[in-house]
Amino acid sequence: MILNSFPYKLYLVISEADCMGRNFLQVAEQAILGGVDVIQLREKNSSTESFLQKAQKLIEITDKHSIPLIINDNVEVAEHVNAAGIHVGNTDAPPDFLRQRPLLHQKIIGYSIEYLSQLDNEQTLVSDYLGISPVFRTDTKTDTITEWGLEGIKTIRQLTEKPLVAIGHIHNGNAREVIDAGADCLAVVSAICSAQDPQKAAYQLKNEILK
Ligand code: TZP
Ligand code: MG
Repeated sequence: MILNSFPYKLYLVISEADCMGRNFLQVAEQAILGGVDVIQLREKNSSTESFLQKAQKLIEITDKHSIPLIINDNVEVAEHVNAAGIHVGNTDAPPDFLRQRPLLHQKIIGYSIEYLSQLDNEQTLVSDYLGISPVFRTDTKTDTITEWGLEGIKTIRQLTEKPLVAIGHIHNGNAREVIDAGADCLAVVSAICSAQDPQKAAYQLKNEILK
């Protein structure tokens, strides 16, 4: 039996800037109440100090609700707050290096897949889940390489048993087909962070996933 090291279904990727001027901690908590079961803090334009402060506040909320907090890219922040894990892409610190760090070796390591060739490398092997990045073109992140589409998910699904986290322009209207194509978990930014009611948005997405 393969133990699933990433059994989560609805993944909120959040930054303060994505929350339309609202308090990102409140948005995160509402999202958890709606059904988000894992959160990644992704602060692209913050200093490490500011990223750390935000992570320290957010982990109080994720701990209160017993859900994992994953840190995007920043090893120092992930280690300092004792986050549940770290998510990296092709140009960040590689998963095999992270896996060897004493403070991270038992943590969740997520790795974004932008090329099929990444599936064969050591980085994929040591990761707990793969981010399919992006599934669809999105204004939230424009420096992307591939748009995998539903066919891309199906192809990756046939090549690996790793948990697959789909990200990129996922919303209520396409969530079900992304799951049907083979994703295990959906990750969203704007579908929740830009929603008028983040709790309701999370609840509706979770319902689509569990349908
Ligand atoms: N990685 C690939 S696409 C993306 C990230 C962080 C942004 C997804 O944002 P949205 O608003 O859910 O399309
Ligand atoms: Mg990155």
